[in-house]
This record gives sequence, C-alpha cells and structure tokens, in this order.
Amino acid sequence: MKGMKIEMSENMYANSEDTEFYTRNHMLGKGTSGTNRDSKTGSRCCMLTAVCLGVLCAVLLVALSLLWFKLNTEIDQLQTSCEAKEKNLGMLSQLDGWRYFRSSFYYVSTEKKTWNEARQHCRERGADLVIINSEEEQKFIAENMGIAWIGLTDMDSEGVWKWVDGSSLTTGYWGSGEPNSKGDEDCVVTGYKSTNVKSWNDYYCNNVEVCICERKINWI
Ligand code: 2F8
Ligand code: CA
Repeated sequence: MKGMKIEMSENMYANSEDTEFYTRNHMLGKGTSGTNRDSKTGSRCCMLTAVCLGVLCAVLLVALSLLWFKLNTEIDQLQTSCEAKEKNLGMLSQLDGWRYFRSSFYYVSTEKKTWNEARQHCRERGADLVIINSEEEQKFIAENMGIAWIGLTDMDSEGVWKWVDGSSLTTGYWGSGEPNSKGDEDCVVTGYKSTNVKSWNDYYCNNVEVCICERKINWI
C-alpha cells in the first residue's frame, strides 16, 4: 500500500511536469515540438551569420586590393616624376657651374681664398662649405673636384672636428698621416696631393685655396 502511494504521487508529479511543459509551449505557440524548431531556427541564424561574414570578408578583400593597386600606381607615378625632376635638375645645374648630386648642388669657386673668406663666398650664394656625410659623397667630390676647402674645422677646440653646421665629425676621409696639426692647421682641404677618396689634410686656415660650396635641396 505504502509502495503504491509513493508510485502514485510520483506519477502525479510527472503529470504535473507534462502539463506545465504543454501549457508553457502552448502559450508560446510552439506546440509540443518546440525544441526541434528552436534548433532549426538556431542553425538558420548561424548560417546567416556565416554568409554575412563571408560577404564582409569578400568586400574587405576587394577594397584592400583596390587600395593596394591605387597606392602602387601613385608610388610609381611619384617615382617617375622624381626621377624626371632629378634629371632636369642635373641638366640645369650644369648650365651655371653648379653640379647636382643626391639632393645637393655643389659649386667649386674659381678664385682662391682663405678658409673664412671661402665660407663667406659660399654663404653669399645661399650655400655653405661642403659637409661630407657619406663615402658616396666623398667619392663624388674626389672624382669631380681637386684640392679645395671643405666645411670642417677644429678652430674652436684643438682636435675636436666640427662641420660648419655645428655637427661632429663621425667618419673622416683623411689622407695618410693626417690630421697632423700641432695646433696651427685648423681647417681642412680635400684632394690634397691625391685623387683617392682618403685625401683630406688639415691645413693652415690662412692658406688660399678654391672651395667647394654645397646647397642642400629642401624637397618639402
Ligand atoms: O704645408 C703643410 C702640409 O705639409 C705637408 O704636406 C706637404 C704635410 N704632410 C705630411 O707631413 C705628410 C701636411 O700634413 C701639412 O698640412
Ligand atoms: Ca696636415
């Protein structure tokens, strides 16, 4: 008897859970197969999201490709126009004695002057004595110009070589045994008795020599 009672009450609970499930789904309009429909709706949602993502990726890919193509075309055009400008500058500079090399114009004076006078001569032409920043630049100068003043001096502090813009010397192209000043050779010439790249000599500033002026181009 006691066992039957327990069974009956369990059935009652089971029935009441069924009723609750039916009522809830009925009210929601799902009927008894709601779980099935939920999963169908869910997978449709997933598919839609996947399609949307796919379309988005494709659009992005096309946009990036177009942008890449446009940038490359513009870079090519700029390069061509820069090359043409450089060529024109090279040709123009030869007309009035200035020579063009890697964003600078160079000019060798015809008159011989002391280092200070030479610097003044360059400045009057919107330039200054040459500052040599690379081996390529030194090679260009060594190949095209003879012995001449450059914009390097230790007149402010013996043995401390400074360029005319105040920057320190990092790489020097000194000739063999140079610099050898005992305090009286504070200015520098290039091409001293040599056409080698390494041809600098520290020299008396009051000697008279031709000079190399450099005028940098500001492209901006
Ligand atoms: O006139 C100064 C000049 O004299 C010599 O060159 C001829 C020195 N060279 C050597 O001692 C190798 C230069 O250093 C010096 O500046
Ligand atoms: Ca010397």
